[in-house]
Amino acid sequence: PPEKTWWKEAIVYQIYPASFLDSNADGLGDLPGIISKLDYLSSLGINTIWLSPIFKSPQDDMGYDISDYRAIHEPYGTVSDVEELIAGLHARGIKILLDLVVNHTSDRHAWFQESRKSKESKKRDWYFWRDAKYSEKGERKPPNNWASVFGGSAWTWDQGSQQYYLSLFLPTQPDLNWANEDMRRATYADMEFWLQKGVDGYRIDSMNLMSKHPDLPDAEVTDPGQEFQSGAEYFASGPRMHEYIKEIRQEVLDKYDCMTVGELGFTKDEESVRMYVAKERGELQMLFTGDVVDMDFGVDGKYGHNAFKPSYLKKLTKLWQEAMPKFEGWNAVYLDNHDSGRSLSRYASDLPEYRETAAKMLATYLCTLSGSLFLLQGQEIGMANVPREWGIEDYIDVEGRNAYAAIEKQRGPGADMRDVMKELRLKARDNGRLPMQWNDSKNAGFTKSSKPWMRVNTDYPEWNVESQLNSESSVFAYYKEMLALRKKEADVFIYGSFKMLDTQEEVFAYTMSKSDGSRQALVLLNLSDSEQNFEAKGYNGWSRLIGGAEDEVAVKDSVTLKPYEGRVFCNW
Ligand code: TEU
Repeated sequence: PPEKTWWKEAIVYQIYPASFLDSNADGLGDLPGIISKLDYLSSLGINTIWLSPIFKSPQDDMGYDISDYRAIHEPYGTVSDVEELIAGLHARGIKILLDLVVNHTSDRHAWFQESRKSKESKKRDWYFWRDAKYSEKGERKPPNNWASVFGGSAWTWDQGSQQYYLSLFLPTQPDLNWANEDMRRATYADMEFWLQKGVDGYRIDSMNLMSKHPDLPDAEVTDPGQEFQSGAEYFASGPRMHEYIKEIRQEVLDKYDCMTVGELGFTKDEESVRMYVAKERGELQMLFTGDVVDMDFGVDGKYGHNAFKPSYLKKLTKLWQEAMPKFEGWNAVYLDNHDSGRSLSRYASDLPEYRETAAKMLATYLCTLSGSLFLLQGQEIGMANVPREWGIEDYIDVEGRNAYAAIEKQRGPGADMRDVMKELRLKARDNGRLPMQWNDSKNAGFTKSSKPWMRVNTDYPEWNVESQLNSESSVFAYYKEMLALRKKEADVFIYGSFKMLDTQEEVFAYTMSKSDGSRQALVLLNLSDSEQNFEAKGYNGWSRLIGGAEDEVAVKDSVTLKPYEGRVFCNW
């Protein structure tokens, strides 16, 4: 059986600071807002929070563009608010992870300001600077053909020093050059600053982009219709990646009893994942494998059409649940984060007739799998994606807007964009960033300002924390029960082993077993809007653990699942 540690038992609640709770009526969530809800978080049963970036930032990418790692974005609060938050959390037995964004900084960071001064700057080599190329006609061209994740070239021209710098995300998010040792040391000192203050670990943003191929070669042209191509093969999981992680461990992390979860984009295969998290490698504790949030991306990119199929989820779940025990790695179990649509609307259903059942079914999935669990704020009350009626003008995130604009440009003026709006409504980052719905007062109690930074979902009068706290059958009540069960039966769920059962496409069925085989649970999930039958002869006599009708005592021959219903039975 897996060795037991506190971080394996982590139930992490991701807080998106801008959208959690606004305490001073400026329309933006803040640290005092978070501090005022610690008892709420504690009552849910989570034991860790992950705060998306709270640091000083021009907010071109909502704080993932940091200009000072040791200062706090003023509207969010101060360093002493963070200290108060840490103390308040620890007093309740809750740990805290910060978001470590060190693949890039903001262009307003002092390091970049210094770096861009001239080719001779002492910090020139802290970022990637390259000369322009010129076409036969003498037009200036970027040093290679890589596309930025947010569209356009991955290179930005700097008029002042007459070179291009690499910016895989926005032009105002220059990539740090991890090959430079001074830069690495400076980053480690910033990491220690917060660990010294008592934070319990980090979620490492864009973790595997930190080592690029040293020659920055042109990417293979996979999409001839596009000017720029994905250079992921050269900028993801590059040659020095494992060396850097080992160094971070040695220089910083190993001095603390802390938790680390790396964001793994682009790299998807089992062998590469093994290299990061196998116990013998001594690198990271766990990863967010990006395939979990990419499974319904189109062949032509995130907003291409690719209708979700239950088999996508089954395949990935089976892959990682089975892979980790082989090399003593550990799973980060998740479905939602701030970079995509909510799983309820995307993989299940937020239609009124199914919403509550579907949200509970996804909770059943998340809370029964082996790994550390990650929930996104609002998931505990079944928050949904933005209203279907919202037009492109209601979407404010740069990634979705850029993607929309690029497709519109390609199609030409006046083109029908309804299909793209459907994809945005499923997958755009705005969906995961909607303000938290606390109660049925104006703007869902998120802010007293008449101008929230982002529009509140119109469904809040019905879907909010307050109404669910008053109901025994709410999604919130179910999460609370499910999380308690997960902790109580940690040997079955957190540390147990997964076995997928053969079923029809619509049903996801698996067992979770304690390592000595003495306790087993049968998890049945209906991922469709029609009633489904599960042949359960081999489970006759197993009793109801959670879900379904309370008067149902034991399995007899078969189990009928209502649309989007999830149920768990057990042999004890
Ligand atoms: O995300 C990295 C990122 O862009 C991934 O979503 C990537 O596109 C995907 O894994 C590819 O499969 C992080 C943050 O979560 C995001 O909010 C930031 O915008 C981004 O880094 C830049 O800091």
